[in-house]
Amino acid sequence: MFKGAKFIKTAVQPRDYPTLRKDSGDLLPEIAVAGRSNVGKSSLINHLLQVKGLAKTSSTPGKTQAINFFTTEDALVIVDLPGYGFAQVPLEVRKRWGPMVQSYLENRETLKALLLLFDIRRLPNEEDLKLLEWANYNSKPIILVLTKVDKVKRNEQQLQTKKILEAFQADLPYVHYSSTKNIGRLALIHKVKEVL
Ligand SMILES: Nc1nc2c(ncn2[C@@H]2O[C@H](COP(=O)(O)OP(=O)(O)OP(=O)(O)O)[C@@H](O)[C@H]2O)c(=O)[nH]1
Ligand SMILES: [Mg+2]
Repeated sequence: MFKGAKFIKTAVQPRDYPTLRKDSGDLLPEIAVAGRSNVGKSSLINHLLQVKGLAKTSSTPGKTQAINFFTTEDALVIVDLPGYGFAQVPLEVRKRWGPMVQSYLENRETLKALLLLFDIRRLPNEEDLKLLEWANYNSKPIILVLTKVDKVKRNEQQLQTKKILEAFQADLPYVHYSSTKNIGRLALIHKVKEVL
């Protein structure tokens, strides 16, 4: 799954979103990657799709500032959403994020599931909870992807996972992921297949 990925386009508003179809004419199902800035969204896309540099990554938060669409050979659309919540990102950019992601979730009927990326070392804040709320409101299934698990010891992973799930107050399906240490790719593919 996820082979032969290529970049399609960058968009800000719904009218600029690409309309992508199978040969049969059916619209392609879409999976979007959302979460706080710097959580590892673009890195995960590159790792999942196995193409280095496909989605632009950076150690400075706020690299992805619009909605990027990618397709794969197996007729799936993958979307890299801009991240939220970093003080270092200019206010003008941060103010655009909410409406951009909210209208994406409201308007994108082909969106089948949202990968909510969350740094395993943190605890959810108001913005994280708001994202979950928007997804629920628009009836979009969520897969929680706990990122950067290479940064914590195994026992701490379990402890943090429990705390994070409690804080989200939702029984979300989740996977542990590390793009740098190659952890979680197959588990995530399995979960994505389940929702599709
Ligand atoms: N240790 C570790 N670092 C990671 C991992 N994934 C990403 N990073 C690092 O985290 C930083 C941010 O990664 P990005 O993929 O650009 O994050 P993003 O969520 O796309 O960020 P924005 O585009 O700003 O929203 C980079 O320095 C990555 O190298 C991981 O699994 N483990
Ligand atoms: Mg990014």
